[in-house]
Amino acid sequence: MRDNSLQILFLALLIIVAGCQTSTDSEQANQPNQTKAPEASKPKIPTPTFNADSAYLYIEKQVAMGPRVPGTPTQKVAADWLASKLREFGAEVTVQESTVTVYDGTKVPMYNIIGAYKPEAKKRVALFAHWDTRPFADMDTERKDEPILGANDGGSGVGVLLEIARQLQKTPANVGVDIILFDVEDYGVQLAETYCLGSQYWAQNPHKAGYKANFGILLDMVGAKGATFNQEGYSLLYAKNIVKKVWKAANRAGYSSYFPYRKVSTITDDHLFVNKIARIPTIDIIQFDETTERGFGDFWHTHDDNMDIISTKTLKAVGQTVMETIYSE
Ligand code: AHN
Ligand code: ZN
Repeated sequence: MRDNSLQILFLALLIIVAGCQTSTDSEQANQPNQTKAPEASKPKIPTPTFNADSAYLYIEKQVAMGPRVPGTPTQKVAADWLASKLREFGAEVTVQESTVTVYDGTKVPMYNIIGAYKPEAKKRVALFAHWDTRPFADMDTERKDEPILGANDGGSGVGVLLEIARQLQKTPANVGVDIILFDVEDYGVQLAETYCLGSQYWAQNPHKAGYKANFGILLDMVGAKGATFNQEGYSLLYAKNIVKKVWKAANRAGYSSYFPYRKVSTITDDHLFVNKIARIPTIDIIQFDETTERGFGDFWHTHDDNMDIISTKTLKAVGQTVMETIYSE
């Protein structure tokens, strides 16, 4: 009698446990890959079409001003133009002005230019590029002490971000977007910390107290003919899930051939300081391949970095991929 009731109790418990498991399974089956509460997500906005001809024109305009070297009159002309373009495209613009000391002790003005879309939104994506150009052509064989035009190195990232700004005004994204254009990135020499002075300043003194973004994407040298974009070391170290997110977006947009699943070594670039100091997980989309002789392309830090090497195909692949990422949030 006693044995019997224990058996019944045991059987009843088994049924309850099995029942619980079944309901759990079916709940999971109904919500595949659900990681966030459904009420938190907004309907997906179709990704607008990035116009690469427009991005190309914004690069042409920068190059036509001449080298955008810190401490020269063109620096201020270009800074004013960039701020006015972001205002024209409906962003709330902040110009962060300071003085920084470059490798040889020279003090130069610095203008970081920031354009905010949906400044009130909590969920934010930061898009970065440097807008200054290198004061010397140290990788060239001639005129090494003359500044370069920087169509690709400086111009291309800005060109893509200005076109994204124009699109954001026409079609607002669900998330807030900050377009952050750093100055004095390329005044460096051997020592890594002599580069990226504008981003180092911003990371230590954000343009808004307590500024945060959910993640960031830096564009550096994104316009050359034949460029591909490998997965850079610091991006994988600090923001692996963002690398995955962006490479998946490239796939959806049809540009997977530009974004191979190939890891390359670390590069000291603006994203390092955004990650280390501002602690915003940020990746670098950059043309880099350490197995080639020059790494960043034959034109890198030479006078060949002019409009002749810029390709609307490359600009389109990068611009559409970044837009696919933003409009999927
Ligand atoms: C260094 O050469 C240490 N970093 C590459 C950063 C850079 C230069 N990006 C554009 N120009
Ligand atoms: Zn450079």
